[in-house]
Amino acid sequence: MAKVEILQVGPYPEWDQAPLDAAFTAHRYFEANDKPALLTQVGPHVRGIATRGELGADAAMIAACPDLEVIAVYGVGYDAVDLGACKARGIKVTNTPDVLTNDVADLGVAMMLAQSRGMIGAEKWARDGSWASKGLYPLQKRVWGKKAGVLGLGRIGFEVAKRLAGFDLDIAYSDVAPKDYARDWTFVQSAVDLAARSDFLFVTLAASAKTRHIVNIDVINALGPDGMIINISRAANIDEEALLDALESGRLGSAALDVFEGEPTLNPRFLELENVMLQPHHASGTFETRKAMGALVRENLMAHFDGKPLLTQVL
Ligand code: 8YV
Repeated sequence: MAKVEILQVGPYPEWDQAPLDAAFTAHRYFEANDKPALLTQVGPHVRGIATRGELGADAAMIAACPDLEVIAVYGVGYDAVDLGACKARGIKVTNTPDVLTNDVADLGVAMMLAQSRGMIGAEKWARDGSWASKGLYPLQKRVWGKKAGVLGLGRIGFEVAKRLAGFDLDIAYSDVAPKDYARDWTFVQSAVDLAARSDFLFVTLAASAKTRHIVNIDVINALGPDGMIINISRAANIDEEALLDALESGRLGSAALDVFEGEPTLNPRFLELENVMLQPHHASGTFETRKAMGALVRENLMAHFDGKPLLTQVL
């Protein structure tokens, strides 16, 4: 029997590519020099799309595949998939929740610690001889015992807060409503009020049109010159221009960011700043988690084409 044809939007590691190619005819969108031409050529045969969280599938791509049945996202965030187009045509969407939660939380907390304690600069200090020539490394900011705000207490936010409790941080969170599994932590309705009581503000919201720029100039100002923003969700959750202005002027103390508008290209203003830690969107980037994510993408696609229930369906 002929293999089902799918469109592969971005690259996967070899350990995922081989089994994907064994099960499907995967048309590699990311390798095509002329992407619209590839869509015109293969779109009519495509029944599934395998994509990545940050790449998604836009309206034009979905429209080019009239027999599309399912989109499998390698990532928990599916904000880059045009859900309206999927809904209108009954196209199913799956993602890879749970398997990446702990790694994403680990990186967020590691970023807070590394940035507060100036670990990147300290590494350079030890390596470039500054320790011997200039003396002791400048003092940095304490973490333990301070106040943390978690904006979005979903799976990842919950794991962040659990880890922060280990550092004796005073934890508050904001979400659409208080969570009964978060009784030890303070619920704060608004993002501005959460920021006003926080030294560290973790952005852990699933991105959507509703959360776009939820971290706006008011939230940033409320966090203030001693505050730090840690973003392990999506860039669109923060007004990046307002963030840059505040970091440049010192109205905001610092930031540790794993996600950026227009990534992988960064706004060059970030590169001039010393009070920001830049990470290349790799919070889920461990061998163990990425293998589990790849397997879940395939299992969802195979379940769909075998007529079985999807494992992690979001639409
Ligand atoms: C991945 C992500 O880095 O889960 C998500 O939503 O953005 C990340 O886990 C990405 O999807 C891998 O391409």
